[in-house]
Amino acid sequence: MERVPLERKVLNENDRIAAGLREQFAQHDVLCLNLISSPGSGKTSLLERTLESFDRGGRVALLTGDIRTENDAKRLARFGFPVKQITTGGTCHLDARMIEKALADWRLEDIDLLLIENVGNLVCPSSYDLGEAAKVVVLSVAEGEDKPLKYPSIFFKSELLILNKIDLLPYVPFDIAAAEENARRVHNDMQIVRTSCQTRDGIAEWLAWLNRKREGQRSAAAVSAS
Ligand SMILES: Nc1nc2c(ncn2[C@@H]2O[C@H](COP(=O)(O)OP(=O)(O)O)[C@@H](O)[C@H]2O)c(=O)[nH]1
Ligand SMILES: [Mg+2]
Repeated sequence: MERVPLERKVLNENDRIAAGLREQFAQHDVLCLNLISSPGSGKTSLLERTLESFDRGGRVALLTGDIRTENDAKRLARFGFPVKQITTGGTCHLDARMIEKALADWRLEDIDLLLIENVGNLVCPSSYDLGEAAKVVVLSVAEGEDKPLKYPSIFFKSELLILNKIDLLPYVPFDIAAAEENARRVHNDMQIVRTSCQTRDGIAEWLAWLNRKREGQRSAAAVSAS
């Protein structure tokens, strides 16, 4: 009983910081996306496939969260864009204060796209707004088509579902139509892209979604400036 008010206070504080971040992102025309999945679904792989498609001079930056190790930051740094690892030391999600701290010595003027890889977890990250324009949930075909029903919050709050590892479909009993139907039972107009980071199937479709988001953000900024 005693825990409820404290939890509410922490979340309220997070929302306050996230609102400040969202305002800064809007001011500097930064599109910020928050990638969430279970450990191993392919968040870092999707980011690798994404970065390899960008020109080196692209105004892209990345934050990647893990409980321990700098492994993901090292994987992503190979592409030449600014990357920072946030190691939470045990916390199972990123929060807005961690993002604010990680961004303190970066100039938002130099960034158009900020990609955040959250800590691998389908539960806790759904409660923490990071000031992002959208959450993107990644589910791999090795995880079971029932996951949207078991973890509805993150599927409800995410704008896009990436169904990854479709190259494994011949080898795993995964009903992809049922997975998509389950996601849409939780989130009626969920957008869904099927990908393989191994064969690169569907990556162009993900990049097209990303570009539409960037265009959408630019037009919204132009309207509010006029
Ligand atoms: N077969 C296959 N393996 C993948 C795919 N995407 C990622 N993987 C593998 O899955 C493992 C976990 O991927 P990673 O990107 O580290 O997942 P993360 O923990 O969500 O960041 C790695 O061994 C990847 O090579 C995919 O589309 N197909
Ligand atoms: Mg990762």
